[in-house]
Parts: sequence; structure tokens; C-alpha cells
Amino acid sequence: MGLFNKLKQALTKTREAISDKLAAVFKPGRKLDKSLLQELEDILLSADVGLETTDHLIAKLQEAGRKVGPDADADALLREQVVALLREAEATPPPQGAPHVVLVVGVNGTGKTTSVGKLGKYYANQGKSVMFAAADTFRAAAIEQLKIWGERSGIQVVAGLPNGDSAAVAVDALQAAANRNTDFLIVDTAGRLHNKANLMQELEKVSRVLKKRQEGAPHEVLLVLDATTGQNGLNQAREFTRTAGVTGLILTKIDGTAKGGVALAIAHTMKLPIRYVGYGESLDDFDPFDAEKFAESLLGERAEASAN
Ligand SMILES: Nc1nc2c(ncn2[C@@H]2O[C@H](COP(=O)(O)OP(=O)(O)OP(=O)(O)O)[C@@H](O)[C@H]2O)c(=O)[nH]1
Ligand SMILES: [Mg+2]
Repeated sequence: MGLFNKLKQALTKTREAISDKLAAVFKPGRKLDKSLLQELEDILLSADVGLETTDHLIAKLQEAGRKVGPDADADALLREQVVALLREAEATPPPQGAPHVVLVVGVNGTGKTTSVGKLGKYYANQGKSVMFAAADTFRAAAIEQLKIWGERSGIQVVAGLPNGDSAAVAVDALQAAANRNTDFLIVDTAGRLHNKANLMQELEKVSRVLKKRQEGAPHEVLLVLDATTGQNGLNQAREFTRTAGVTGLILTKIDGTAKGGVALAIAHTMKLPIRYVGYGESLDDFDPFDAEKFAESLLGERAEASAN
């Protein structure tokens, strides 16, 4: 199965929640009027697009309807607006470091360690050398978990002792990566609640010591957001950005939820690029974010009726 098809399949639940209903709305001869917009609004809200972003999309369609008239192609207009919105979340890749240091952060259980494994494999597939730092020292099992991912893709893991200083592990790993001319160092960190000040300070310290060792590091701080958390994800992003200098997002678990529409809310309300999406538990269930592909996976095929 191609990458695009895998993403598409992962978004099946969301798509079913959106596109089947959309097809019913975009029937032949249907006018772009108040009742169509009302139905559209209900569909978007039910797919977790969120109030603010739904309002935005509806307003855009209303505006187009006023300009083009009631015979406007609402289906095409919606697609256009969704792509435009997701484009805002596409990232220009950050300047590379040598090694290029990526710090992976987020609340408990969002999929950080899994995403570190996936990202490592993604870079390794491009012929890059990669090293992992097991800076989650809270749980002994966390180190083991990362080592298993490392073994699967032949990536070395630098780890410290359980309950050790995570900043020290990160610095040791940076040293080891620099000594070996490794292209990418990816640092896994412990899950933490965004409102726990002492834990957030620890992250700040990891960032600070990395920077002291290498100008510009960490080059990327990626916040892992679980797509099923909905609006709370916005609070997480706000707090992690304030204390840990988040530069981009990894949106995980978009499979198995009908809430894939939350990507629209995230793209619209956060000024943070979505760098990657995770859609399953295995190493390859992971792609760089692409607005057009994501929009198509989300909305499904263009409804037959309005394509005529
Ligand atoms: N379906 C699905 N499951 C995922 C995805 N990413 C991670 N998971 C699962 O989510 C669970 C938690 O993943 P971890 O990678 O351990 O999460 P974490 O953020 O490192 O957790 P802590 O270190 O405890 O904070 C595991 O069961 C993963 O298999 C995804 O994209 N889709
Ligand atoms: Mg973890």
C-alpha cells in the first residue's frame, strides 16, 4: 500500500463521519444557501473541527456564495478552504545542525517514544545516520522501550541510569553523536503535564544544556499531540511553547478516531506547523505533514453528484 493510501485508510473513521454526510449535502441542484450551510456546520462540528474553525469555514463559504451566487460549487469551495487552512500549518524545514538535534516533548502517553522511533526510521530511510537519547529517566521501562525501537531500525541509543538527570543524558548523547558525525540526534523525554511547573523547568534545563554544548541546539522542539484529546491539545501547545520553545507538532493517533478534523482546528488556531502525522503503532505509520494529501484523506473523493 502506498503512503498516501495508508494515511487515507487511517483517516477512514473521520472521513466516514465527514464525507458520507458531505455527499448527502452536496446533492445535484442543491443551492448554496442558509440550510446547506447549517447542515455543513453540523457535520464539521461533529468531526471535531471545533467551533472557531467551523465558523471560519462557514464564513468563507458564505462570502463565496455572496460573490458567485447560490449556484456556487459548495463542494469545491469547501475543499479549497480546507486546503488553504491546512497549508498554513505546513512547515518550512528548519536550518540543519550537525548533528541536528530534535527534542521530543509532550504530556503522558501521547506517543512520544513511538514517534521518536518512527522519526528515526524516517531519517534512516533517507540514508541519514541517527542516534537516540533516552532522556526519559522517570521510568526504567522507557529506556527499554526506546532500545527496542532502536534495534528495529539499527539506531544506537544513549541512555543513563533510571532516575538520573535527563539533561546529563541529553548532553552525553550529544557528545557521542558529535564524535561519530551523526546527522540526527533525537531526544525522547518523559511525559509531563503542561501545568506542572517543576517538570516544565526540567525541560527548559534540557534545552539550555544542549544549547550550551552546541549553538542552535535543539534545532527543533517537537510537541507530540494526541489527536483524540481535542481542545485540551490547544492548552498543551500554549504551555509547552511558553516554557519549552516548541517549534512544531507531531500529531499522533489520527487513526481509530473520528476526530481527525481536529487537525483543522490545530492548523487554524495554533501558529505552529504540523511537521509529522502518526497514524498507527508500527514504524511506518508516519508521514511528513502534507496539506493537500491530508485534506483529501479527510474529505474523501469529491462527491459524484457535484462533480457532474
Ligand atoms: N493508534 C495509534 N497508537 C499510537 C500512535 N502513536 C503511539 N501510539 C500508542 O500509544 C501508546 C503510548 O505511546 P508511547 O510512545 O509510549 O507514548 P509516550 O508519549 O512516550 O508515553 P510516556 O512516555 O509514558 O509519556 C502506545 O500504546 C503506542 O503504541 C498512533 O499514531 N496511533
Ligand atoms: Mg515515552
